[in-house]
Amino acid sequence: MKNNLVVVLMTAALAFIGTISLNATDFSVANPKDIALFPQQNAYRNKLDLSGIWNFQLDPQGVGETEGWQNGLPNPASIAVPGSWNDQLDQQHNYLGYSWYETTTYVPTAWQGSDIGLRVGSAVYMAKVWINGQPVGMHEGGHLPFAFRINNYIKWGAENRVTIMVENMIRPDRVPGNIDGGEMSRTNFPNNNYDFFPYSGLHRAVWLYSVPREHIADITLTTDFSGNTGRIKAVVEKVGSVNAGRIVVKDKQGRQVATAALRFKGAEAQAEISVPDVQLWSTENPYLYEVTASLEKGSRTVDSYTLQTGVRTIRVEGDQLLLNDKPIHLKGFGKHEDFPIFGRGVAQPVMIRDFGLMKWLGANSFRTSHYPYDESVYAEADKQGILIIDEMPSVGLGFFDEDANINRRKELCNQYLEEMITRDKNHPSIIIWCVANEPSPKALGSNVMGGRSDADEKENRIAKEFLGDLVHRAKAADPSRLSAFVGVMGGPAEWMEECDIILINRYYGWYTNNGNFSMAKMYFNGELDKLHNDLKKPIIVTEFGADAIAGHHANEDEMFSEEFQQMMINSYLDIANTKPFVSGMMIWAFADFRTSQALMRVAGKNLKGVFTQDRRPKMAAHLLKKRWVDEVKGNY
Ligand code: BDP
Repeated sequence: MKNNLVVVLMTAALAFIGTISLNATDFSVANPKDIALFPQQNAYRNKLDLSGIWNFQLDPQGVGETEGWQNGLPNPASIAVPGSWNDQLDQQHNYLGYSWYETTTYVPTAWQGSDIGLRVGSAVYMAKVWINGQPVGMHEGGHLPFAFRINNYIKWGAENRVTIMVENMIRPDRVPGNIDGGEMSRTNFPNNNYDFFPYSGLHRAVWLYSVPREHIADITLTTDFSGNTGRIKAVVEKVGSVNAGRIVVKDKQGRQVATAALRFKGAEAQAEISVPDVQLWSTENPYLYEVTASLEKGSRTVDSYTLQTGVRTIRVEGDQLLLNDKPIHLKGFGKHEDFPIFGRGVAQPVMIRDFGLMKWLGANSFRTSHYPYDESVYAEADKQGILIIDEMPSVGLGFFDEDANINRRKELCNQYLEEMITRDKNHPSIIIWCVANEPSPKALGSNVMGGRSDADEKENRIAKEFLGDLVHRAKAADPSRLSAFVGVMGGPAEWMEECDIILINRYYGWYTNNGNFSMAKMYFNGELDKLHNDLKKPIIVTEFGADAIAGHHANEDEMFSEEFQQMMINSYLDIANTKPFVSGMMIWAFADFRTSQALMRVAGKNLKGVFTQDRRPKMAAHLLKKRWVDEVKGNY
C-alpha cells in the first residue's frame, strides 16, 4: 500500500515535467545504420574512449535545457562513466527524471580531414547530445548504442564540451515501461512491469572516433560450408566514390587462406569466398578467422576494417537444433548486466569472471535477458565458444491498452530490432534473435496454473500481428539465424506459431503448485509434450528456477532454501532429459540481481541466481557442475 502511494505521488510530480519530445527541433534522431561497425583502431581509423570521471547533475525540475546547462553545468558532482547513476551518489537510487552528464576533450589534430563520430554505448532511457552547446542528436531506448557525425560541431585545437542529458521515466508508451492495468502491471517501486532494477544513465563507454571520408560503412558476413570447404559471403557498404576493394581471410596463425576482389555497384559490393580445409566454429573449437575488408584506389588503400568471425551454420530440422548440421543442446542461463554499485554499467572483470564460471560448470550458452549486452560480451563469447540468444529490450509487452501506446511500442520494437541486428550480426556466437520476453495477455495472472489464458479477440489479433511481424522482420534482416520470442507461462501458445524455435519460461513449483512439487513436475512434463505436439518444433526452456537465500539451508521441500532450488533445477533437468525435442535448458538466473522493491523481492533482489550477486556458488551451481562436467548423463 505504502509503495503504491509513493508511486502515485511520484507520478503526479513527474507528470508536469514532461519528457523529451522526439520532435524537438535541431536534434537529429539517431540512425541505426551509424552503429554498424564498432570503432576500431588501425592505420586508417582512430578511436578515443571518453570513459572516466564526468561532471553530473540531476535536474528534477527539468529546467536544464531552458537554463542552458548544455553550456556548462551549474553545480556538478563527479560521476564515473560507464556506470549507472543510481548507486554512485547519495539520494538518487530510485530517481526518475532528467540528469546531465558533461565532459571535455580535445579532438586529435591528426583526425582533421576525417569523418568524426561520437558513439554512446547505452543511455537508459532517452538521451539528447550537445557538443559545445550545440544540439547534435537524440535517441530513445537503452541498451543499444547510437552515433552521430559531429564534424560540424567540433573546435580544433581547443577543448570541446560534450553534454548528454539522460531521462529515464517509465511509461506505457515506452519499451520497457509499465502498462496500466492487466496482471503484469506491478505494484513495485520504482513502478515498472519488468523484473529488474531500472538502473539508468550512461551504462557503456562513450567513444570519439574517426573514419576516412571515403570509408567502409558496413560489413555483413554470413557463413556456410560443404564438406571441407567453408563459404563466407561478404556484403560491404561504402561511402565515397571509391569503387574497388578487397577481402582477405586469415587463419589463426595469420596465414592468408582466401581473398576476393570487391567491385562496388553503387554503395554495395558482394563477394563469395571459399575457405579450404575449413575449421568450423563450434562450442568445442571456437575457431575464428580474421576477415579484413579494404577499400582501394589504384594501389592505395583508403580504409580497412577487420572482423573476427567463425564459419558455422545454425538451423532447425524436425525436432532438432543443429549447429554445423549436428544436434546441439543448450545448457546455460538467463543473465543480467548487474553488479553492486556499477548497476548496469560495464564491469569487465565481472564479465570475464562470468565466462570462467560458465565454463567451470559446463554451460555452453546464455540469453542476454532482457536487453542486448555490451559489445565486449559478444566478442568474448565468440572467442570462448559460448552460444548466445540475443534478446532486444522488449520485455513486458501487452496488447490491451490504448492503440496509440501499442503503436508507439511497435515502432520502438522495430527500431530496437534494426539496431540489435545492425550492431551484432557478425558474431558467430549469436544463434537466435529473441524479439521479446514474455509478451502477456491482460488476464494472464489467473491462468498460470498450467492452463492457457483467454486473450480476447482484439488482443489476440493485435498480439499475433505485432509478434509475428517482429519475428518475420528478424528473419528477413538475417535469414542465417533463428528468430523467436520467449513465451510466458500461461500465455497463448498460438502466439508462438511464427517462431523458428519455441522458447518458454516455466515456473511450476515456484509461482504455482507451492508445496506440491510432484504436481509441479506433472504439469511441466505434460505441458512440454502438449506444446511439442501442438507446435512441432524444438523447445528451449529459457527460464526455470527458484529463489534461494544464499546460506539458508533446510529440507529440500522448503522454498527459499538452497536445497529447494537445487532439487527444483535437478527435477526440471531430469524431465528434460526424457524429451528428445528439448534443445535447451537455461536456468533463471545465472546470478542474483537487483530488482525494484516488492514483497516477493527479498532485499530488493531476485534470488534465483545459482551464484550470488558477487558470484559465489550456491549448492545449485555445484549440482550443475556435477551434471554438466563430472557425471554427464543425457543431454542435461
Ligand atoms: C520471468 C521473467 C524474469 C523474472 C522471472 C522471475 O522473464 O525477468 O525475473 O520471471 O520472476 O517472468 O524470477
